[in-house]
Amino acid sequence: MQRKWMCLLCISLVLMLSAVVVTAHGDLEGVDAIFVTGAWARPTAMDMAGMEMPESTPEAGGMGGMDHSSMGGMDMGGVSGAYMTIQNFGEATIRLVGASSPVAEMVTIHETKIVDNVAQMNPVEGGITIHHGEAAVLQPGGLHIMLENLMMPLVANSAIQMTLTFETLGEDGNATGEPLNIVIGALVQMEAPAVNDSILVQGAWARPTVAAMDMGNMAATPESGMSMSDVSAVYMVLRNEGEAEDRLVSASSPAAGLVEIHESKMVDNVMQMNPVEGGILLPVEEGVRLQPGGLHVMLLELTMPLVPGSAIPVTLNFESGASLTIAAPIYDGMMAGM
Ligand SMILES: [Cu+2]
Repeated sequence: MQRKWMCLLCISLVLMLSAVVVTAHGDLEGVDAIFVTGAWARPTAMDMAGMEMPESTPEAGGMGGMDHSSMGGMDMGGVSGAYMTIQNFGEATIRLVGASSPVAEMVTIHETKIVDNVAQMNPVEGGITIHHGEAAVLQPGGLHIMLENLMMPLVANSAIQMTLTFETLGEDGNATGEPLNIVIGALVQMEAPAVNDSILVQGAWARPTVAAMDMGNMAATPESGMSMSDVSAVYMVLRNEGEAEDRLVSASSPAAGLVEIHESKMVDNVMQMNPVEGGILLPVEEGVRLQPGGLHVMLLELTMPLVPGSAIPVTLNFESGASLTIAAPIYDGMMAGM
């Protein structure tokens, strides 16, 4: 195994290198202040192994993207619910006012309530308000995001991408400024992911390896050897809310044959990336930012093209023995001002 890689992904981003440790909670603003954790959605189809996967139809894998034209008018119909915890670490009150997803034509914020011993679902008027320091818990039987008119089956043990739209509220309770859009991934599984109290993961994203236009070619085998198309990287902010320091020591993903913890550095004017010896230190109550040109989770030997609009599960393993599976949405996170 070659241990040194030219960081082809990052060369153009040298200037974006910045301090590894980001701010404490109190200074967070905008999208940085909103933590969405434990997002998941109910499957509408069994595991990949039990699925028919015709070569030409990306939707069969549940990992497909958003190009309607390639769906050939296929309408899976179907309904699912998405659940998550949204924490507001900012100073201002925020309000979840909408959501969208490439997998569903209609996405609405719903609440389930028992009325006369019957569970009823209704849209939540005005969205979900979350005050400074508080959290909204979306869970079965309560608040949830309803995915309707599904355009592809939601396959167990895969992941989907969603965009959440928030308003920031002023003192008078009215929305101020532009709405904030946050792209998230949700694990597709039968029940809520295990909760990890000590490590929060925010703003995860993985770099696409194909353009959205390339959907029709999804079945193409990635070329062997080093190329733009068979490696990618996952970025995020890791925040250690536990009592003791910890380390991100390894990771895995069904999307990659090999996953390494890397750091990109300039050496003699050339961007190089190397495995991080001993993993990434996570000091107590600090955020550590994995970003292009710096620390990243490297995906090697990709098993599938990473298509914008989709998402992949990524399992993070920590020195403490804890592990955490997140869904990383595939999109260009640099464009989102993260
Ligand atoms: Cu790397």
